[in-house]
Amino acid sequence: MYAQMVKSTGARVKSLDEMDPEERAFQVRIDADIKVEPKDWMPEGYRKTLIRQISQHAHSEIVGQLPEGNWITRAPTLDRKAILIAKVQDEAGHGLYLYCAAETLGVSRDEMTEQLLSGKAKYSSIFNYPTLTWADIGAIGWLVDGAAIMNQVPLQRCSFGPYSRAMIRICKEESFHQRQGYDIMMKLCAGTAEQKEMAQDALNRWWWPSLMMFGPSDQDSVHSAQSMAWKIKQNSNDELRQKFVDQTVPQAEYIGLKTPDPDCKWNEARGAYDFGEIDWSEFYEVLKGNGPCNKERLEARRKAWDDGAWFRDALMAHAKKREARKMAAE
Ligand code: FAQ
Repeated sequence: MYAQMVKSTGARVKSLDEMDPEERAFQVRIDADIKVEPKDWMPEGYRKTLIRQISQHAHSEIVGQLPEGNWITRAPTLDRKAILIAKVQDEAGHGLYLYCAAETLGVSRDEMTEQLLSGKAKYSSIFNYPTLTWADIGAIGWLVDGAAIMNQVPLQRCSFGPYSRAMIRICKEESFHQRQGYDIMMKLCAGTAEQKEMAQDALNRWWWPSLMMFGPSDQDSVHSAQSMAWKIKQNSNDELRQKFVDQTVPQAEYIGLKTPDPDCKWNEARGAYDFGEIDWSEFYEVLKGNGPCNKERLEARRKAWDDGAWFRDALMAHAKKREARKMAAE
C-alpha cells in the first residue's frame, strides 16, 4: 500500500502481513499518528533513517551560516547588519536543537561532527554556492528559507517526537528569515535600475539550486517510499518542489522579477506552474563534492573545529575539577 504513494527507486516497503509482530505493532502506532519517543522500541531502519536525516539537517543549518556570514561585515546599513547577525545566530540555534534531537537516538555529537568533517555525511547542496552580492542575501532568505519552510512545515508532523517538536520552533524562525529576505529583494527592486538588475541576477543564480534543495525527483529518490510509510516525510520531493514553484513565481512577478526558466508558465488545466527540467548532473556533482564552494565550506568547518579544541579541553578540565571537588566534599 505505502509503496504506491510515491514511485521511488528505494527497496519496496513491506506490507503489514510481511512484518514481524514488533514491526507490525510499530507500524500500527505510526498509522494511528501516535508519536514515537526516544525510549520506545523502533525498527533499526527507522532509527538509522532519522539519524541520517536529522544529522544532515543539523549540518545544513551549521554550514548554512557560512554563505550569509560572509556578508555580515558588509551589510549596507546598521539595521541590516543587526538583522543578518540575528538570522545567522538563529541558524546556529537550529543546528543545536537538531543535534540534540539526533542524540536522543543514540548517536553522539562528536560522531556526527566527525561524519561531517570527513565528508561522510551530507549537508544541503544549496550551501555550496557563493554569495557574490548583497542581493544574494535577499535571495537566500526569500528562496532558500522559503524552500526550507516548504519542506519543514510538514516535518512538524513527523512521527518522531523530538524532531517534530524541534521543527515547530524552527519553522517560526524560518518565517521571519523568509520575510527579511523578500524585504531585501523588494527594496532592491524598488531602487535604481542597477539595484534591480542585481536582484534579478541573484534570482537567476539561486533559482535552480533552490529547486534542487528538495532532493532528487521522486523516481530517483531512494528513501522517500519508506520514509513516507514511517511518516518521517509527509510529502514526496516533487510534491514539495511544485508547491514551492507555485508559491514563489507570483512573488517574483509581484516585485517585477522573472525566473530564469523559459519553460516556467501557468498551466490552467493543472492549476499549477509548469517548469523546465532541472540539471540533475549539476546536483549530483555538488553532492559528490564538486560544487563551487564544497572545499571552502568543509575547510571552514574543519578550521572552526580545530580552533575550538582548546575550549573543549578547558570545559572538560573544568568539569573534571568540579566533579573531584564535589566528591571530596561528600
Ligand atoms: N542536498 O532519497 P532522497 C535550511 C541526498 S535547512 C544534499 O530523496 P531523503 C535552513 C539525501 O540525503 C536545508 N543532499 O533522500 C537554512 C540522500 O543521500 P544519503 C536542509 C541531498 O532523505 C536556510 C540522497 O540524496 N533541510 O536550508 C539533497 O528522503 C538558510 C537521496 O535523496 C533538510 O535537511 C540536497 N538538496 O530526502 C539554513 C530538511 N537532497 O543520505 C541556513 C530535512 C537529497 O542516502 C541558511 N531533510 N539529498 O547519502 C529532508 O527533508 C530530506 O532529507 C530531503 C531528502 C528532502 C533533503
